[in-house]
Amino acid sequence: DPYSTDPPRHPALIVNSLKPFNGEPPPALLTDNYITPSALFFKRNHFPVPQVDPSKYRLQIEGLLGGTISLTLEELKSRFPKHTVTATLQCAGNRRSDMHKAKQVKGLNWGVAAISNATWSGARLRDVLYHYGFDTEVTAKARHVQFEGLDLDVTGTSYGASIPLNKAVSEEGDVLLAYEMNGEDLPKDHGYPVRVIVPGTVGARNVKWLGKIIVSEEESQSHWQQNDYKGFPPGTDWDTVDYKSAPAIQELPVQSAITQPADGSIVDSNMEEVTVKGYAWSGGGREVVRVDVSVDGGKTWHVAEFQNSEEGQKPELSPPPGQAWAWKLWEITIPFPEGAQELELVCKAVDSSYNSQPDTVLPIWNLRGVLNNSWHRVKVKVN
Ligand code: MTE
Ligand code: MO
Repeated sequence: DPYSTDPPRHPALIVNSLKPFNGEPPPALLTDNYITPSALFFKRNHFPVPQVDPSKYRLQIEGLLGGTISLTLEELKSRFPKHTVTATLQCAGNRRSDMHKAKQVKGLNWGVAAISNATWSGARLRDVLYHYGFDTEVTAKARHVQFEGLDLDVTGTSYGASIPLNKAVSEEGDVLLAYEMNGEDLPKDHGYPVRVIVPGTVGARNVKWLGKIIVSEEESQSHWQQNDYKGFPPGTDWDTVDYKSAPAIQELPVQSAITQPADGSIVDSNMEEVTVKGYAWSGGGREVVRVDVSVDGGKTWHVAEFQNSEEGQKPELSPPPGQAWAWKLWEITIPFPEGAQELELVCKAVDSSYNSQPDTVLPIWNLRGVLNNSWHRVKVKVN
């Protein structure tokens, strides 16, 4: 069993698939902490977790003048300043189960918790590339930076992805070759010893167990860049889909979801009010500026309060425009209509570009069930 060496996992994780391991925390636990504890951070593996001996680990870099560069873990840690970023990762398939309910899709049946937030530390990809001779003039034709993992499918092909070169080398991009998560060595499930963190970009490009970096004219030719993790129109089905016709997902759209109360739960009518909690986040470093919450299916709306993050809510400490990589947790207590038997709780977020979420899922339905950012709706009974 190639999975016999996989690490132990937290028993609270809701398992979507055991081999390979895919799990998410229960929604109510997810928003108990601004920084998700590593053990509860959602886990999305395509293959067995590779066993990497840190003393034998080499990171290879190709596509720069002067041939292939090979770096040890110690060299990566000692040659480059350690940079720390708080960034939220979200799988493209987060909230797929709600899209599936509207109309069948193919993919792991994620709930609302294929998203988590952590602090990541490592070398900036930019510093490493410039150190080894990256230069916009000599590498004039390069447009992408490809990543290959050390995890392999049954045919021996590694997981791979790429990001635009601009994102990889920009000073504001904050792309990391991370060797720490939440102040400790990366856990095995999250890419030990080194993974890429591409803040603001879909989880799939944050390649774990990083073995190789390639500066290239081309996107990654991997299955996950070319034939998966793309969005399609609602009318496209498996007979008509042409993967070449759509771009690979990079930055994700604005998202929010309710984590408490749980769908189907019962609230006490004597309370006459309900406390609703959740998260909100947007891709591309766009800051969430507002979360609207309704208890009557969207007829009337209330503005939620953001909870204090570790950085605090002081404006001088908030991230520079375009670098809001971390989610916001929010909460609001709303009185409900007298005599109501059932409440339909709804949330929607607005980001700094005034992007907002679509009210229903069918207009954004796609066969792979990705990019579901429709208003999140939760029904509770009043007793
Ligand atoms: N990197 C490798 N090498 N192998 C993988 O299976 N899964 C990707 C990405 N990086 C994956 C990978 C996907 S689809 C997601 S959503 C994130 O890792 C999940 O990161 P996490 O498991 O740390 O939450
Ligand atoms: Mo993912």
